[in-house]
Amino acid sequence: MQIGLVGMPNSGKTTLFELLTGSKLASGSGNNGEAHLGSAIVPDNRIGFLSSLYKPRKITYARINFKDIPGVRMDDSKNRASRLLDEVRSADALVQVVRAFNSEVANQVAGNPDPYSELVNYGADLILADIDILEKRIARIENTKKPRKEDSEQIALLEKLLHTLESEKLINSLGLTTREKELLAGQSFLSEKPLFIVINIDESQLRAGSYPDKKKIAEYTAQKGLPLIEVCAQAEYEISTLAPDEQLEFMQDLGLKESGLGKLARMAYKRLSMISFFTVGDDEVKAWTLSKGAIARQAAGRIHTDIERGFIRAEVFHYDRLEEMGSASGVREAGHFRLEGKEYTVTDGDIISFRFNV
Ligand SMILES: Nc1nc2c(ncn2[C@@H]2O[C@H](COP(=O)(O)OP(=O)(O)O)[C@@H](O)[C@H]2O)c(=O)[nH]1
Ligand SMILES: [Mg+2]
Repeated sequence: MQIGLVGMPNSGKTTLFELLTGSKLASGSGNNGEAHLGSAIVPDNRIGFLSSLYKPRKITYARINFKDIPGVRMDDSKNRASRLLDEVRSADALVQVVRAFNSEVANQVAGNPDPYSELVNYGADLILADIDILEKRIARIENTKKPRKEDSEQIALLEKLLHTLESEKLINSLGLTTREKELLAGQSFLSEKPLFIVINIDESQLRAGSYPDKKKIAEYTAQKGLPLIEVCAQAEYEISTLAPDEQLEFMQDLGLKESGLGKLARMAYKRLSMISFFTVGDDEVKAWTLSKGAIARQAAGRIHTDIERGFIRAEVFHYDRLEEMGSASGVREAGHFRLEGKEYTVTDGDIISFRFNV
């Protein structure tokens, strides 16, 4: 799973990437260079409680992978533009970063912030790129010398997608059936990817609780079903370089209850149907991500293929019961400790230990 940060140059993608991943890219590399990969921890208060209980030697948070993809500029070569588009294509989900903040540098290079247009124009770009691909595919199938049985079903579906795009809707708003997804196997469309919107605001906008076009943006995203959050990337990045106790103070001073990373991770978990399960012990407390609906055998496979192959059973109790009872033995005495088979559907917050043979 890889989430691409996309949007116009100077919207703050690289600043946000640095904030999320805790990395520092060489100055300017963000705009002239290539895409960058990095991963961010998924903030989870439950890890804190588990660690205070088990006092493990190692604490490991779940992680989400991000890719900082530079926006295409007018003066980019065709080659570079198509390389950047391929980076967008290979991401599993997209976060569009939109500039609402004022900064001397950005305003000088890219003009005053115009977040509504920026938001809408990017969506239109995704749509145009998809229309282009769809028209070519339809023409190719129609002109083929070796027609196949499912061609007419294919064309009907591609035309439905085309029609959706022509009425300015993203493919991800359609909710495709399993059969339709099967027919599309291997073909990926940009506007089919889950898309999240991050409005990058500055400190004075944060304090004022307002930025240009705020209402219009809320209406547009609600109408398109696009999850929306506001982040103050620059200020949060600066805060993240301070000592931990100072960080809290500055966050409170800005009136920030949750970090940008926390908001983004929660939004991604919800929209991409992800859950976390835990493994615990005095050597390590660790959170693992899974897709919602995954079964115990798949959870075992996240840890090691040997555990998946030699799976005997899963010993499971839920984090909430542990917090309630205060200890694993308490959970056991209260009868909340369960033995589950490989088909068991894992739920968010399960604490699992696997029995297996090798
Ligand atoms: N005031 C302010 N400036 C920002 C913010 N985010 C980015 N910037 C500045 O805007 C410029 C472009 O940011 P950058 O992250 O390189 O944008 P990118 O082109 O989308 O990667 C830089 O000068 C940043 O310091 C923000 O949240 N607030
Ligand atoms: Mg950049």
